Amino acid sequence: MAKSKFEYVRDFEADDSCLPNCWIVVRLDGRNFHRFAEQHEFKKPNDERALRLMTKCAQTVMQELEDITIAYGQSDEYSFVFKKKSKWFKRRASKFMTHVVSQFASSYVFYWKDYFKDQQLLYPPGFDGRIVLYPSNQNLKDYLSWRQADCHINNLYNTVFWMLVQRSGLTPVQAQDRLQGTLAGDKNEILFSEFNINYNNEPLMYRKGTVLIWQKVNEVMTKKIKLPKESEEKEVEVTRSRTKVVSLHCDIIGEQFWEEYPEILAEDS
Ligand code: DGT
Ligand code: MG
Ligand code: MG
Ligand code: MG
Ligand code: MG
Repeated sequence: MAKSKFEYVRDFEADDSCLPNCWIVVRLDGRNFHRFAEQHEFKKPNDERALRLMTKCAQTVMQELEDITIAYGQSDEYSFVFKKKSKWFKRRASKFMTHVVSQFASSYVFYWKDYFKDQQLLYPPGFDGRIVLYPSNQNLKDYLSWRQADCHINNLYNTVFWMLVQRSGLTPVQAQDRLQGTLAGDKNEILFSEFNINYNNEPLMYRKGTVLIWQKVNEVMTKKIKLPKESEEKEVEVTRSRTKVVSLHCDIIGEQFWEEYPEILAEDS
């Protein structure tokens, strides 16, 4: 077909393909979720519905898009790691980022009512996205460790902060002053001595965030089959092996996780 005289405008499109052989990480984060959480009456410091909805959306992203090997989420953010060797959309950064963020955002609205049964969605939420390339496995592990450490630091702080406000009746400013300059050990001590809470017994999902990986699972299903010599259909159990996205709430900072699931960082990834 003859090209129109307008075709030249294509040449203005910048090449944004990601460097080969690098892990491609897309991280999204809820826009102004401080306000969004207030308006939708999220429980403080952790709203289980909100965290589970985030994870449902991330599972949808992993299933719908290609080449995501692991995802990690906490608070209003999720990180998706694409395989080093991915050729999806010629590794164009804008394609990766926009597909992840739009699939996630539409899922958030679509699945909202399944998680927030008595809370209406009051306005359309937005998410920002960024893309970062990591050339080595160690860099990638350190990136994920950084996000999980962030989860830990914020969750410990928020847990004590809201105890001081909700249980001890401190104002937010007083609680903030009380925690000024405290170390992790001091916060654990306040929780234990003043509220009888052992931080290590708080739910893992809050302390560790959520890891999504692919796992082989055996599914038992009943199938109706018609045997040649019999006139009626018969129900039989069949076992099928499938790869599914599963969620874990475990430590990913230590080596143990990576030794247990070597396929995540496998060389052909
Ligand atoms: P941004 O990301 O710069 O547009 O602004 P924010 O407000 O989203 O700030 P960010 O992402 O640094 O912090 C996440 C906010 O989301 C933080 O204010 C607390 C809120 N949030 C996230 N998860 C929960 C939750 O489970 N419960 C409550 N109450 N708030 C949450
Ligand atoms: Mg922010
Ligand atoms: Mg945010
Ligand atoms: Mg955030
Ligand atoms: Mg198109």
